[in-house]
Amino acid sequence: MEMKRAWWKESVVYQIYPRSFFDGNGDGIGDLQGIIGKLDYIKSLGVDVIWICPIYESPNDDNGYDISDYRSIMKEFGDMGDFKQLLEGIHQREMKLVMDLVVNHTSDEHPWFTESRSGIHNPKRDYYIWRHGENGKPPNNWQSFFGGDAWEYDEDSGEYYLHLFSKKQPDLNWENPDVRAEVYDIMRFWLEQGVDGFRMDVISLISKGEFADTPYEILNDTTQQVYASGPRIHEFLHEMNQEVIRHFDILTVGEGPGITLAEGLDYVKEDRNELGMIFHFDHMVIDHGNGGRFDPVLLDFIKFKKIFMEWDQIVKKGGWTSIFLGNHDFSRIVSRFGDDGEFWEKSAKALCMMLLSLRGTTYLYNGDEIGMTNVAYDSWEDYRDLVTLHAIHDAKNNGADTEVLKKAIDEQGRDNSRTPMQWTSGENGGFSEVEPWIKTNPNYHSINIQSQDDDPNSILNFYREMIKIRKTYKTLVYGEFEPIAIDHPEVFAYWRADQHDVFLSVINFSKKDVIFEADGRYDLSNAVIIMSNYNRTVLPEPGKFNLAPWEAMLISAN
Ligand code: TEU
Ligand code: CA
Repeated sequence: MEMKRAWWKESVVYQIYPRSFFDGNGDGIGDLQGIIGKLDYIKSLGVDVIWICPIYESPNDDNGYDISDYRSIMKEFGDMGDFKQLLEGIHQREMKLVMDLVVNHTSDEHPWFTESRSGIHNPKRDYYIWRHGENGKPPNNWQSFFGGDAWEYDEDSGEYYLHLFSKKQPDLNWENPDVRAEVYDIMRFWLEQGVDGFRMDVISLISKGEFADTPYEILNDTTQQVYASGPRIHEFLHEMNQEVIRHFDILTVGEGPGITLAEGLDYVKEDRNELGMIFHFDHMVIDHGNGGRFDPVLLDFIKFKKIFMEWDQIVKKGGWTSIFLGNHDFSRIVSRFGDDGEFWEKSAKALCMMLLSLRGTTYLYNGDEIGMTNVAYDSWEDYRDLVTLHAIHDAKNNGADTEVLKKAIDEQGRDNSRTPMQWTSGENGGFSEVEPWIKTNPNYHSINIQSQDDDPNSILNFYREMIKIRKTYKTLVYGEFEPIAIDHPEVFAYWRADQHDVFLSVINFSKKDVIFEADGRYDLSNAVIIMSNYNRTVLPEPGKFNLAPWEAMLISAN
């Protein structure tokens, strides 16, 4: 079946965490002028789309995911003039801009919430979710993603409001049509400015079901079974599509914690007119234990591969998918899925090959293109993320072992991916002239853009080359994804094929030498290696591979 083509399916998206990207005015905080100054660098990667995490006015309890004004720019980042200049600079370079749309919740400092909280008869009361408690306890046993009860008591009215994230992020009441109309207005406002799409924060959570107790002990189960994909989710998304999305040619990607494989297609099936694609989290929570991200378990590599295989099925059934390994909520991909020690460079390139040779729209997170790694700070004082700070606070209060916790935080904490971009080997990694809001990873002396830019063998240039290849061969975008030996314990290998071309991707996910044999599905007698992280150019024996540690090759069969 010929797949429906679209620019956003063929795009490579580059995600920017604005606070940590580049400080344009010397206050230690990344900003819009900083991004503007780096647009030529971004263009040099070959990416098509930039997605910027929230840049709206916010008290920054959760770094911009708590919005107090949807129509203005956070003062630390600049103003509307800077925004216009940024958008123009992006469009001039023939790239597109995707904004983060955070509408499951607002900041508690948003005027809607100030009004809503001011009294039970206020017209905005019903913009949020207020309930009576029972016997001095919250309305139900729901827990917040960031720890503790998902309900906050309001002394004045004697009611509780729901917050699935921090208590400074009250959930909006999507049952109220006025709330939905406000959201669509906000979307139109930014589309009229000329933005090219939205990444929709936790959009899977907007429709709340019955407020009954969750029977599940584990938050991940509650997310899937209780919080996500509520009764009216598809009605709301379809309405949003009819009201706004379909009137513009835009990229839409819904962040979907808790969306299961069974429900995935409903969000993205083209004839349902909801979203273009979603981010599911099956592979991102794969090493989270029952206690969540700070209770890590060993990554099951075969399961990891199967997740990509299973989610590819929704593409076949008339939808589309996204491919990503990291973002601002998870640790660095080379530290987590690769090897940030001996095989740092090889494994970073291997992950790059995987990201750019799977079917789906590729999302790259800033810094991964130079192999930025996790950080482990010496002092508790240096951590910034509220999730981490809550965990530290709780552990200290409960007398838990903070050494064990520190190890988990250094493996899985969100600060890992939020350290300043490493531009040069100069002070603060060239991010800022002054002490940054979050400490740089001291390895900026060796890992930085400046040193990789002109080095033909660098991770950075491997990314540039892989992006170029993906843009050249549409087969890598749309072609069938046919995994080989999915139960192999070390190798991820797959064909990508259509009537034009056949490619074979072979990636050794281990530090061992591994022998691997491809199935004979396609003829490899004239095959050539088009990309190799060991600079290999000749295939020794068609279909049979002696792979070195973290070796990755992309082979063209015709
Ligand atoms: O993240 C939602 C979120 O917490 C989940 O994606 C979570 O990471 C996953 O279920 C694994 O546990 C979004 C934003 O990306 C994040 O930065 C915000 O803090 C959060 O929403 C609240 O807006
Ligand atoms: Ca700044």
